[in-house]
Amino acid sequence: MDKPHILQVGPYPDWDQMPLDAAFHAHRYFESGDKAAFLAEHGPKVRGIATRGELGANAAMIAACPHLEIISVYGVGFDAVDLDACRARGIRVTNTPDVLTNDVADLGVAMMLVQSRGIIGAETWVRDGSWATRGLYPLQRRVWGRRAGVLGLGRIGYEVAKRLAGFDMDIAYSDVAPKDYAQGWEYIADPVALAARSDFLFVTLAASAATRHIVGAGVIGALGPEGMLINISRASNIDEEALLAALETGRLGSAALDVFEGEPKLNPRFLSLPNVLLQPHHASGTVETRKAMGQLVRDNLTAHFAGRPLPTPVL
Ligand code: 8YV
Repeated sequence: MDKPHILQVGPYPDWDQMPLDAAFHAHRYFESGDKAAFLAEHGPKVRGIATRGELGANAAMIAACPHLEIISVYGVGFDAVDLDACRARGIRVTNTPDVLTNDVADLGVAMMLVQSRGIIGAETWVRDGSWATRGLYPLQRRVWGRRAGVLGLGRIGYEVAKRLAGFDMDIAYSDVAPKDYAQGWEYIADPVALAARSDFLFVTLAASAATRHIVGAGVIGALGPEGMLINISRASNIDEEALLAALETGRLGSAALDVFEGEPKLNPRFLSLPNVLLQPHHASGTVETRKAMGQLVRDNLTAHFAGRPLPTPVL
């Protein structure tokens, strides 16, 4: 049987590309110079889209594929997929939940430790000879035993909180409702109130129109000059202008960020701030997790074209 034609929005590692090419006619959108011409030529053949969390599939792309049946996202976040356009045409959407949860939680906690203990600066202190010439490295702030807030106690937020419990932290969380699996952690519905009682605030919400800029000037101000904001979700959950202004003026102590508006071209104001830890959207970026994500992208496409139930549907 002829292999189904799919549109591949972004690159994958070789270990994914090879099996993808074996099973599908993959049209590599990301390699095309003239995107509109590429879509006009290949869109009519396309029955599936393989994309990545941060790239998604917009309305124009979906409209250019009149026979589109499924969009398979390499990532848990599907906020960059135009879901309304998919619903209107009965297009299925899948993501890669669960397989990345622990790695994302690990990176969030690692960023808190690195930032709070000044590990990057301390390493530079050793490498540039400051230890010998300038003496002891400035004292930093402890993590264990302090107050942590988790904004969004879903799969990733839960794993973050579990890890923080290992540091004997005083944990509270916000969500749309209390969770029965919260292990004695305090529920605080209002994100501003959560921030006000937190030294560290983790943003672990699935992004949607409803959560856009949920971390605004109010939450940031409540976290305050001693507080740290850690974002391992999506940039849209945070009002970046308010964040930058607070970091620049010291109204927020520090931030550790894995995601940015317009990434990878982040706002250059971040680059001159000494109180931010910047990561290139790689919370799920381990070999083990990325292999599992790639497999799940293909498993969803394969199941769909074989008429079997989808392993991880979101729509
Ligand atoms: C990936 C992600 O970095 O899971 C998500 O939603 O954004 C990440 O896991 C990305 O999708 C890989 O391209």
